[in-house]
Amino acid sequence: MKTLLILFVLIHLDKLLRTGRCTETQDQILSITPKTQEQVHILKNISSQYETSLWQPVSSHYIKEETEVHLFVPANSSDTVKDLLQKGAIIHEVLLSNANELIEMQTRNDSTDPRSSSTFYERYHSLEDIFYWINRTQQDNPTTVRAILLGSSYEKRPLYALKLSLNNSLNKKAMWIDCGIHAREWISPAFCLWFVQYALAFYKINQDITDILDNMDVYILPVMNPDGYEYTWTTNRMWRKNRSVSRSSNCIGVDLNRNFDANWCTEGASDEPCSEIYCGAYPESEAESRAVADFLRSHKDSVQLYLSIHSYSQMLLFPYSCTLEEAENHKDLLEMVQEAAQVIRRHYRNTYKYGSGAKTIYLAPGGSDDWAYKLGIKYSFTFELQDRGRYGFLLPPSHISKACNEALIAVKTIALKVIKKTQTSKSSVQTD
Ligand code: 0X9
Ligand code: ZN
Repeated sequence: MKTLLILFVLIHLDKLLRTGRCTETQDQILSITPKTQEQVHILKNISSQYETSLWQPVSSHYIKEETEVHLFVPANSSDTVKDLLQKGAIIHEVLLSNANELIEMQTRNDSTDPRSSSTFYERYHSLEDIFYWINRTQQDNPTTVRAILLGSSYEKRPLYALKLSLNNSLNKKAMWIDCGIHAREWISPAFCLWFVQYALAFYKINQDITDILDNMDVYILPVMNPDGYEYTWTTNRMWRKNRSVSRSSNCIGVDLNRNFDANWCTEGASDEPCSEIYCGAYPESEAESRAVADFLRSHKDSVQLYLSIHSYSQMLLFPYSCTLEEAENHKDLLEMVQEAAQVIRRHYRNTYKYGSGAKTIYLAPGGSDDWAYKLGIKYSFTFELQDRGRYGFLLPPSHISKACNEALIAVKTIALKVIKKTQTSKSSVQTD
């Protein structure tokens, strides 16, 4: 017993001597607002040279004066980064001091918990669990749900979309929802699962979802970037891109939301493989974006509404992001997101910004929403779900239900509007 006690003290003494602290530093998220050009320069340098991960903005290219930066700093870079900030007289605030704990909380396997099935949709799930869930969902709903294999990822994982078809009326239109383009945005796949369970459970119970499903089939792709998602579970929680190997560099991954054919790789994307916004070798060079684009091309006559789910920052965006020009139905799209944001505010007292992508956040070409719009899907949106930086990509599981419910109400608002508008335009065509 005595020996054990001495051993325990020695281990902790060693830790204390190594770190100079009683409690070990954890990975942290810092909030920093550079005030001068010089500070912008220092911050760009820190975020690109040191082992950190930019949360906001997505690339150091966008860092500018008086604009808040969220930076993930792993414990082993903490002292260096803080020294550099101090030398540049840059003030920082610690947004999260315990990132490791939060990550651990999100990946804990709770399946032994007796409440586990009732809280299934309020937890994050590994890719393996999601594949299992896809299979189960189609088996349990053989007449209404079908899994469609769209293709496979770079690492040869299947890309499964679910087709929800609750009503057999002829010439039904459809909507598309994809989740998980960006690997670290875990609330996004959680939303796709949430939406499916809600649709199946509340058809014929809730009027809005019934109206939507009576008029539209839903194609829903829960994880568009399975390789990246798996990597965030096993190796690096902050990974964003896919996992494809570049011919010209040792850096891995393409930003799938810069790889579509919409002003591809112009300002707001990078042709540098090490960048978080690398556009890839050519449009649709990636297996994942290619599979989605092929599917939508072959269903473009029926798909009227395209939705892509991301996080974080609470925004409802529409085309264009690849140019500052306005989309031809800009007014319609603006009206729709405005109403959706109002509904969220009324029901959940939460604020969502809205507008065209380029004017609301930044120029970001090669995105799936702009590409779908250019293909002819005139109602095309990207949602950035919760939160606004308190937890960022590490949104705790206890926030999943609110984040998903407010996104769901926004989807309902927009889908019902699309149905109304397309029905009116159909009947006005007929009466003309
Ligand atoms: O930059 C992105 O791809 C999205 N933001 S995120 O923080 N989730 O990475 C915004 C996408 C807006 N739409 C397009 N860029 N087309
Ligand atoms: Zn994203």
